Amino acid sequence: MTLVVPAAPYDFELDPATTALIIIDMQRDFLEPGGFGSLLGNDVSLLQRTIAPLQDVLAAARAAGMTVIHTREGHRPDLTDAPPAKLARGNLSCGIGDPGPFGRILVRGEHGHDIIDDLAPIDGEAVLDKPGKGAFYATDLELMLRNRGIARLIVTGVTTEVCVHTTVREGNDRGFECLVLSDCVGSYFPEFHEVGLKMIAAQGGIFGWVAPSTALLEQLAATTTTTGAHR
Ligand code: TIU
Repeated sequence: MTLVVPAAPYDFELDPATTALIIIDMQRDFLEPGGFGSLLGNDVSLLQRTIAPLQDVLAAARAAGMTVIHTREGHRPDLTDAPPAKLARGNLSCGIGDPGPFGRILVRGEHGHDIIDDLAPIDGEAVLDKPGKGAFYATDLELMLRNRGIARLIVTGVTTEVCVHTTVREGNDRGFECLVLSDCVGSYFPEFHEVGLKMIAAQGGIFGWVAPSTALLEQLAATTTTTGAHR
């Protein structure tokens, strides 16, 4: 089954059976007021507006039987997987591994490191812990995708120009075709968000495709309706 999603720079064709929804780093420490992100002076409402559309996309992907993979940026409690350069970056008084408002910052097992309740994973959905910005670096994401015959990725989450962009670039170089949903990704910096999306679709789709979530939802809804009619 091929769905045709109107997108920039041109239509993105996908089969739900060979497409994965990747939800990047929708973690409390990045999204919730009072968490690590807001502690650094960021306006988390810019990220929170991705939640509602992403809930709709997640529900539609589940209904269509698509592979769903959630990622979390963070480290082992002993920080052995955190490069010293990453730990030192920013000269932060409260940085990775330090006690923060929601537990130790970006440390696995801590409350702030986990995914927000609104997008909680369910059984059968992989939760991928990653030490870097990209979801492919030092993880088994590529192995999981190849084992399932996945060829295309719907990429969502935060932040547009950091972990989303890095993941799209990594995926594109590995031969995966990536569609980024413009309202399901967010940045603390509106201008980086806008330009980040343009950079993906520019030059004939140099890294991938960009479309609003409604463009995908309309196609997935048609599928579910059709499937239901055959039951
Ligand atoms: N997930 C992700 O994007 N991690 C970041 O550190 N993003 C920032 O924008 N800082």
